[in-house]
Amino acid sequence: HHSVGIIGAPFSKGQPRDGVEKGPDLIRAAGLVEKLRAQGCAVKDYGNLTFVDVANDEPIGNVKRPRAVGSANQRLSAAVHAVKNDGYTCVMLGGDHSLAIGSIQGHAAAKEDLSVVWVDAHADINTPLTSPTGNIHGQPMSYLIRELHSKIPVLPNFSWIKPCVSAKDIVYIGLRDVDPEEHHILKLLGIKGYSMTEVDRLGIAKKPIHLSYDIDALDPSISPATGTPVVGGLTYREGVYITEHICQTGLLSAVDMVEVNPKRGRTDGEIRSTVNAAVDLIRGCFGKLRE
Ligand code: LYS
Repeated sequence: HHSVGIIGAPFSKGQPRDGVEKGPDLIRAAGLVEKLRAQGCAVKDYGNLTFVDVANDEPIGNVKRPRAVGSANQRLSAAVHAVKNDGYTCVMLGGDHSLAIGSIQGHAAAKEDLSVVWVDAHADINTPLTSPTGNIHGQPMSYLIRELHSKIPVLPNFSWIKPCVSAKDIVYIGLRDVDPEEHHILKLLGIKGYSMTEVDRLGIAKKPIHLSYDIDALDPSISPATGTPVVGGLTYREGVYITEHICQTGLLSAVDMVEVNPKRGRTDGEIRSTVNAAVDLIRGCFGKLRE
C-alpha cells in the first residue's frame, strides 16, 4: 500500500499572476487527504511551507525575482528530502512550476538517479538567456539537466542547485506551446517522445520516477483556472490515465501538482473543475479511479 507525504508550497513568484499560492489549501479543501485515505493510502500531511520575503530582488537580465525563487526552492528542496527520508512518496502541491527546481532537487538528494515525467503544455526548459518572459516558471528544467548546467549563468540564491537529471531520463507529455529556443534545446539534447511508450521505456529503466504535473497539460475546458492555458490539451481521461499508468510501474517516488490558480477562473464552476481535476490526478497516482 502507498504511503503519501504531502507538502504545500504556496509560492507564486516564478510568474506574475497572483492566486496560484492558494493551490495547496484549495486542493486540500477539495478532500485530497480523505480521498487518498479512502482508497487505502497512509497519508501524512506536512502542512504548508512558509517563505521569507526577499528584499531588493532586482531582475538579472530579464529574469524576474531570482532571489525569492532561489530561496523558496532551497527550502522546498530540504522539505522534500526530509519527506523522502521518512519513506513517503512525496506529493508537492504548488504554487507555480518554478517549484519543480526544489522538488526535484530534494528528491534527487534522497534518490540519486531519477527519471522525470513532465506533463505540461509547456516545456519549461528556457534558460535565463533564452526566456522570452523572464518568468522562472518557464525555466525550471534548465537548472536541473546535467547536459545544460555548465551553459547556464548562476543566479543569486541558485548556487545550491546541483544538476541531477540526465536528458535521456526525461519524458515530456502534453507539450503544445514550446518557444523556438526551447525547441532548439530539446533537439540539441535529443529529448523527445510525447507518448506513453516513452513512459514505458522509463519503467524499464527502473529508476524512481518524479512526475511533475502542470494542470495546464489538461485542456482548458477541464482546467481553465490556471495562469497560461493553451487550447488542445489532454482530456480528463487522458490526464488521469497517465497517472494510473505511472502508478502501475511501481516506480513513482514524487509528484508535483502545480499552477492551479483560482483567480484565473471566471466562475466558481471553472475553479471547482480545475481543483477537482488536480485532486483526481493525484488520486490516479495511487491507484485506479472508479474501480
Ligand atoms: N514558455 C513561456 C515562458 O518561458 C511560458 C511558460 C509557461 C509556464 N507555465 O515564459
